[in-house]
Amino acid sequence: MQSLQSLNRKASSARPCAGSRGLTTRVLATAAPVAPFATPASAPLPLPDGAGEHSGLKHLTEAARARALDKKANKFEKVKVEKCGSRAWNDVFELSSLLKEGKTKWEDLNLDDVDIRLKWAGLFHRGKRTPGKFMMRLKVPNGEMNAAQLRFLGASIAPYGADGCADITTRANIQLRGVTMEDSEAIIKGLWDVGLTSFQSGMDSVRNLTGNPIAGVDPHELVDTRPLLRDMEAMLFNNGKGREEFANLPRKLNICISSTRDDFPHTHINDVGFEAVTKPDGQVVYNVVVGGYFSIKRNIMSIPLGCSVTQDQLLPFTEALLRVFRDHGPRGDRQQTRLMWLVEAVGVEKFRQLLSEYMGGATFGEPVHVHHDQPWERRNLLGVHPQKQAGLNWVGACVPAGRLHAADFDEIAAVAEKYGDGTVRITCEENVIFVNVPDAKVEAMKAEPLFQRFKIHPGVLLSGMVSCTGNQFCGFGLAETKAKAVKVVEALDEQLELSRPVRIHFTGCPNSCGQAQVGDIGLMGAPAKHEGKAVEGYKIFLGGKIGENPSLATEFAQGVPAIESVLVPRLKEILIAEFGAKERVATA
Ligand code: SRM
Ligand code: SF4
Repeated sequence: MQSLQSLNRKASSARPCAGSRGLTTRVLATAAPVAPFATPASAPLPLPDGAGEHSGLKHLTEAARARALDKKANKFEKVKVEKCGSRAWNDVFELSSLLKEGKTKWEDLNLDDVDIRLKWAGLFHRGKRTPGKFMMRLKVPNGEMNAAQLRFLGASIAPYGADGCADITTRANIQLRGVTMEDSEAIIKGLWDVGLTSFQSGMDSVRNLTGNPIAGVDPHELVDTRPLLRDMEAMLFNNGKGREEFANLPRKLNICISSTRDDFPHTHINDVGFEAVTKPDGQVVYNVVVGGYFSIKRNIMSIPLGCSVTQDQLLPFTEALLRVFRDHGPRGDRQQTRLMWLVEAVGVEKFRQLLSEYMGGATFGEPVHVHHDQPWERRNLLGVHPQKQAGLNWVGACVPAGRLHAADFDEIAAVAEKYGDGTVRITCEENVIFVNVPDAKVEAMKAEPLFQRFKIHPGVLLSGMVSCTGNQFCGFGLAETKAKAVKVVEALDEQLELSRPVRIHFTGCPNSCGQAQVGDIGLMGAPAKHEGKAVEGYKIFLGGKIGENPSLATEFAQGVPAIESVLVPRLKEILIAEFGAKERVATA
């Protein structure tokens, strides 16, 4: 099987504004071509009478079909039965051309296609806030990008002016904003040219694969998570071109690999978490945890699956898990379709057994229990840090709320090329890391204008701030988040001194994309009242712990108006009482 880059070279030409520049810089080395699939794929059953040739029933077993067709199946199952989400990969190019050529009108398009199915191609219509404009979600395995990719992303949003921007997401990924349907074909093909994709980044599919953001340079890592995640993405999703077989899962699925005690990708809130551990004989294997997720109705940490897998088993195991989820997962009440519901329904042991069966009777290891004498503080990724390679450093810079504009991409690419190796990592905390910066270049690098905006040593609170999209673009948002979060946190940094980091997570609604339950302090969009009037507000959560021995934050207060003159003093009170903050002494 070919790697993504080799296929990309054959893909159609990119947008003229970006493609030519894009390919001049070093392209990320992909691992050797990925091996053939190791789990036996069953041939699709003949489609039942009456199902259209594009029905999403195609790859489902009889039992899964019955669940998808049941009268209690949720509305998304009906949409998928009618036409598989994988059709979006064809539809997107057709729709794009028809609109460009004036052969169809926006109003004539099928709403299920525009608002639902196109999400399989990574296109999210922002109909409520910016009708006619799409958010395009990418896949950036392990958050690693090179200068060519960064420049292409900047060039893709540049034509949209004030409507175009991008965000680093809480899954160390990129979302582009302002994208029009007419431009989508050129952008998708341009993404392929530079080794990226948007396919299968949304709806009932696997989200961006996350790992250690300092993989390959981290003195404490047990394994470099980058090639594992790159291969996983390439294998599962046909080298960025999309895989029909995995387009009809019962629900989204979050997968990550953690390679240090920091647990940077948060295995505890992923549906599937692989935790690298060293066995007494020195072999690195992966303890498996499953079922963590957040939603409006339920927030739960993952539970141990009671087994470990070897490195060779990682990819076939993941593929088998997707098949087990697809074939056996619930398709009724949408709020009860995440992986945990299947694990709970069949039991951990039976679930493990199913995985073994789908892998042709593979056996798994016992989970490995590692005893550490000393506790481990999760490391701060911002600032300048020596790498495992002598004389080299990684430099982490804070991108407030993860918001980027076209020029930022170019500037980040230029800095990465001038001082590092031309690559960067983006993080689940929505920041950027430059790697392989020689000691001798660090001081000059720190003086770059980019770091006036994206600080290497930001305020303590800003350095730990995370925010979801909020109601600026998201139709679910009950409150604005990003701009408010930056203002509020900067004000708190100015007024308070803290002897330890406090992580504040803002999220616009109970879906908790901004992971309010992960923060030391979490703010979740909710209704509130101020001076007798209904206003945007937040619930406040306290006590999230990450890294080793994680726990979720719990609700502390409700109905706090999202008004700075109210929110800042309220958070100040909490920071002083609960986190030992002290008022800054004014200097003359
Ligand atoms: Fe999310 C739906 C944004 C990470 C839980 N999420 C959405 C949608 C697609 C809703 C929509 O159509 O508008 C949001 C798009 C808004 C926009 O315009 O950006 C959205 N989610 C995001 C991002 C961009 C937040 C951010 O600012 O970083 C993150 C994109 C990640 C990525 O790159 O793929 C994002 N979402 C998360 C996370 C955090 C994580 O993965 O660690 C969660 C909680 C963890 C989880 O999924 O278990 C999360 N998003 C949800 C849910 C609730 C899922 C559920 O089981 O009910 C929804 C609603 C849904 O899927 O029906 C949702
Ligand atoms: Fe939108 Fe709510 Fe997710 Fe924020 S938490 S991005 S408001 S769905």
